[in-house]
Amino acid sequence: MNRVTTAQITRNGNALILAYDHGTEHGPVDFEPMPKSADPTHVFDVGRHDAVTAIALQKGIAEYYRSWEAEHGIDDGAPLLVKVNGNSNLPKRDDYYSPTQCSVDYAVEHLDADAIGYTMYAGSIHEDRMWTEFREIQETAREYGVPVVMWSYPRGTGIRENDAYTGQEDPAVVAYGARLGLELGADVVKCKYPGSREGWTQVEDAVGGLKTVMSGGSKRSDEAFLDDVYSTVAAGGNGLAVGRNIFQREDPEGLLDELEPVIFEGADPRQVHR
Ligand code: FBP
Repeated sequence: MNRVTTAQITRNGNALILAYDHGTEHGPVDFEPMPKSADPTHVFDVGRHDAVTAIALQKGIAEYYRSWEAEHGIDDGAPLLVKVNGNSNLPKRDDYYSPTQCSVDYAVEHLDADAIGYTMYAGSIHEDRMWTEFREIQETAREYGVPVVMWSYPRGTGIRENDAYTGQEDPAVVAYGARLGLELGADVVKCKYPGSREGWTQVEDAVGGLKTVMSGGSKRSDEAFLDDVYSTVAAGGNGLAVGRNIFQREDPEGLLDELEPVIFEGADPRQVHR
C-alpha cells in the first residue's frame, strides 16, 4: 500500500497544525498565562483562522469539538487530527511511554477524523512496545486512507546514557527521530526545533522527502518564534504544529496572520511582522 494523501491537512503542501492536547500532557498549568484558553471552544474558534490546516485533539476534546460544530452549525472549523495516544505528567514512571487511548476505528468512524496523531518516544526503555502499538495504528490508518502524523520525540533512559547526547534539541537526535517517521510509515513527522536553519537542514537530509513540521515549544516573543518557523520552512520543512505559542497569546489571530505568509509563501517575517 502506498502513502496516503495529506491534502486534507495541508495547503500548498504545508501545514499549520493547532495542537491542543496540553491539558493531557502538561495539565491546566499551560492555560494559566491565558485563562480563557482552558475553554476548548475558545481554541476551536481560533482554529477557524484560514492559516490553520488542522486541529490536534485528544479523544474527549475531539468529541466535544464535533458536538460544538453540530450544535452551532459551524462548517468552517479546522480539519480534525485525533491524537490517539498521550500521557499526563502526574505519575512516576520508569521511563517515557504514551499509551493509546483511542483506536483508529473510533477516531475515523465516530469522530470523522481527517488525520491521526501518535507520539513516539524512541530512546525510552518502552520503545519496542511503542513501535508495536504504532504498527497497528499506522496499518489501520492506511486501511481508512487517513494520514498519520508522528510526534517524534526521542527521549528516555537509553538515549540519556549515550555520551554524545546533548539534549532533545540536538540536531543529530532530532534527525534520527525524524528518520524514524519515514522508516515506520508516518506521513508527516513533527520534531523539536533543533536550534537553527542548519539543524533543520540536517533533519531534511535524513527524511527522504517526508513532510516535516516544527514543534512549537514554550512561548517566546513573536520575533523569535517567527524566525524559528521561517528557518524551518527555508530549510525545506513543511510548517508547524503549535500550541502554547498560539493559545497563550492574548491575540492568537494576530500571530496567525503573520505565520500564514511565512508558512505558505515562504515570506521573510521581517517583511510581515507589524
Ligand atoms: P507546543 O507548541 O505547545 O510545544 O505543543 C506541541 C506539543 O507537541 C503538544 O502537542 C504537546 O502537548 C506538547 O508539545 C508536548 O511537549 P513535551 O512533551 O515536550 O512537554
